[in-house]
Amino acid sequence: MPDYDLVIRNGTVVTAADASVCDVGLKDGTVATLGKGLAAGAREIDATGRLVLPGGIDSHCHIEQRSSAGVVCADDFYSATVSAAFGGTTTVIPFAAQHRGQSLRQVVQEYHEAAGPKAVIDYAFHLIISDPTEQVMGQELPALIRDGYTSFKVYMTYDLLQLNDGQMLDILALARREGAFVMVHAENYDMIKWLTARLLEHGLGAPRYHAVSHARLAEGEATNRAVTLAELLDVPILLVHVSAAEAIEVIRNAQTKGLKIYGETCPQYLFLTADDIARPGVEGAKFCCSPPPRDHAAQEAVWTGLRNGTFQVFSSDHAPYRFDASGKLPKGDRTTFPEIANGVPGIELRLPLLFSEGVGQGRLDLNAFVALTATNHAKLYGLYPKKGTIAVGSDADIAIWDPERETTITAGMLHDNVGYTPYEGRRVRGWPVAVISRGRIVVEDGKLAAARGSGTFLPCALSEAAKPVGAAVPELAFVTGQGTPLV
Ligand code: DUC
Ligand code: ZN
Ligand code: ZN
Repeated sequence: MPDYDLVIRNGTVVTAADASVCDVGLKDGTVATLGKGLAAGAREIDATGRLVLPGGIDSHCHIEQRSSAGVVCADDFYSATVSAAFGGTTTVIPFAAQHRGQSLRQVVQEYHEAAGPKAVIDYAFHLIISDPTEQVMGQELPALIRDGYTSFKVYMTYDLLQLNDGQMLDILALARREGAFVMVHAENYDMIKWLTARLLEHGLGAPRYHAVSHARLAEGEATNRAVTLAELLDVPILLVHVSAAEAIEVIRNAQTKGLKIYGETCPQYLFLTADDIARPGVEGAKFCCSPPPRDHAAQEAVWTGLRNGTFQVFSSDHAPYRFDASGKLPKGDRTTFPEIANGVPGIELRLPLLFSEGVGQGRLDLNAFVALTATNHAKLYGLYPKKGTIAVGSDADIAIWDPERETTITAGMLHDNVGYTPYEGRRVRGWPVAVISRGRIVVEDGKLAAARGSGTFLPCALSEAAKPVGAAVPELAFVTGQGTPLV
């Protein structure tokens, strides 16, 4: 009887902290031993010359979700998780998204029914709160947090999602009191709405004006407001999908002050610009997402933020819509920019793009790559050390990379259901050649080896990173249930 179910031999094993050439012995779905010259496994993989990395965690992706405008994502839990796995990701954290008038409990149940029979890798859920009713705030959210849904996203913009500052404070106070972590989409609603109306009045409805209406100052202002609201109650928050230098500066300054303010960015802010949105006709719709890709200087600011630790997590914000009337273009060629479904695909290419341009071009070292794509996601969302690292006792979620493999990206080689990629024709170097989830090989030699529904749900804890820094500010403790009003 072999000692291990699987032994990965002689690869360079990299974590967020270390790198060493050794073997990894897997047993019963976890990492059993790391060392040289391990005993035999029932299966062996020779990883000489390869990198053995923790499987990626994509903690911001939209799967089988209906947008507030009623458009359904092109990917269901099967195609999205298969696509993620082919790109080296072994855990996804999509959203269970509440629309106004809906019970959050009911929403969560529906997402489970969708994911359970289809996901091929493990998954958790964030909640999206668009309707913080008494029932939601008083009963549903506290109960859901106790059941392992410890993070939720709130929006400062979008007609049917936007919360005002008072509602934001209610949510932040609840997060502090009940032990949850808040993710914020920070853009100034009124600025965008006002600019949109002026542009349309002037007949400027082409996709390129999406980027004009979602001005970088709208992102900077809302980021500053979100940080200030969070500071008032001493509640950690994560600013998601950050694109503008103005927002990065706000986050950096808050961190320098010692606040637990975290930042996330995405491939579209490194590899696309507003020039892509300005492509002729409605072609630019393929690149419309919010906030939008900006300019070369903003891309450089995002790289700097990845290097200097302003950003902790690099996610895809995979929001897949087909380039037709079912998705991006409800009115075909006559679709104006506010009618274009918002979002770009990226669940499969997130890691290869960052590996190639980050590690390959010397902008990031391998440890930073692992931290930004796996370990920090697990640490922020309470999944560490079960997920996000290669250590004895951790789930055996591993991606074996060929760092030299050169690939020209085409939509046809991807496994999502989108039909196009914003990164068509780009060349990347480095690709995951075998992907293992809880000890099971899910992708090998370009073939899927995982069964539908073999992924499992992961309840999340509140992480250390997401706990408030100190006791509540004394005169405000009563709002978070930790004191009585001072008189
Ligand atoms: N913006 C979002 O806020 N969510 C999905 C995609 C997008 O572009
Ligand atoms: Zn968002
Ligand atoms: Zn998103």
